[in-house]
Amino acid sequence: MKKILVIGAAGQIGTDLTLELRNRFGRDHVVASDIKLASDDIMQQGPFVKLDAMDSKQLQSIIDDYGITEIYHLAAILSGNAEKNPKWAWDLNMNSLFNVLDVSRSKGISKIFWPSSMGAFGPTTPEWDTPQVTVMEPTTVYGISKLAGERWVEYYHHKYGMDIRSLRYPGLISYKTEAGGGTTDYAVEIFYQAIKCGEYECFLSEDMALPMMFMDDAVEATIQLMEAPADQVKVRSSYNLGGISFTPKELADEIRKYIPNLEVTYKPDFRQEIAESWPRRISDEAAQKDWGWQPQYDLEKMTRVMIEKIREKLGK
Ligand code: NAD
Ligand code: AKB
Repeated sequence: MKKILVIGAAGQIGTDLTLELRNRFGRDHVVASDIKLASDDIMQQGPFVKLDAMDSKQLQSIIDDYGITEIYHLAAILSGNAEKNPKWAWDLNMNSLFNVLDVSRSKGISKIFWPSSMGAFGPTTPEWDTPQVTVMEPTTVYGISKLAGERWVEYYHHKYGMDIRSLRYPGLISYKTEAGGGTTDYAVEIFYQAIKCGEYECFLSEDMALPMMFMDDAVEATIQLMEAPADQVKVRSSYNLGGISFTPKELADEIRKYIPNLEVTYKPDFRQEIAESWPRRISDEAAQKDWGWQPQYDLEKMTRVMIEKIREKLGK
């Protein structure tokens, strides 16, 4: 029976992914870990351990103590925070990945998931319908770490026969946990501000189109990729995921269907330049063809669920 370790389980993806993995594979079969405490439901529902993803000894003993067979390694510094402290971000993003790969290799871990990002693309990448294989010249420290990580996971697969799987997530939108310091965070913040006070100051320009995805689709894609037969997983760097492309103005207009008086002002900051270096819309044809990927959420459905769930959460 599989026994999963999630590293970074307190984060935006980790929270939703851990809950869904426990739902599918059993509470005691999914060990949540993070450098900080996770949400109450994760802490109460199943095993949780404090883990610094950089610490190989700690990681080895958790694998032994719990009989871990698969690892989802989610700990990283996201694009916005990474630009504030590039060396720290490079150190964590790269060395935690090496730690997970090397310990997993020595312990015979059967499968590893590690996320890349649309941030691995850069200003010379084709902006519209970005293909799976294309020019990749990222200009952020986050993107450089993701592109380097993609090359390394493919290397460990070819060189050591390890089964490592990866997705280039677009910006993720969810309601259980706050977004973790990225360039796409506006698309989560705007919902909270709209519901709390009807006003939002957006740090990207109103026409800055970016690919985004509702968390339920992202979690589904992740588990679907991890459960696919190995011979269907033909891309061993990282699969493109397309999601929904929209601008801040288009999102605000969709939210106004529920909160008509929402006022949005636009004050682009340093994250505008990061966003401008990323694709506008991504093609995930390879994921569709290889392991049958099909998203379920469009802008309308995602907005409806976000409004409903955040209203419930805030009691508004
Ligand atoms: P997040 O910042 O919300 O969560 C990351 C978690 O890692 C946090 O809970 C943090 O405490 C933990 N962490 C940090 N340092 C650690 C360490 N040394 N040891 C153990 N845990 C540590 O990030 P997220 O949005 O959940 O992203 C998860 C992964 O997905 C990252 O690799 C990120 O690059 C990638 N990704 C995220 C998005 C997105 O929109 N959220 C998009 C593309 C890719
Ligand atoms: C970020 O904005 O840094 C993340 C990402 C797209 O990787 N949401």
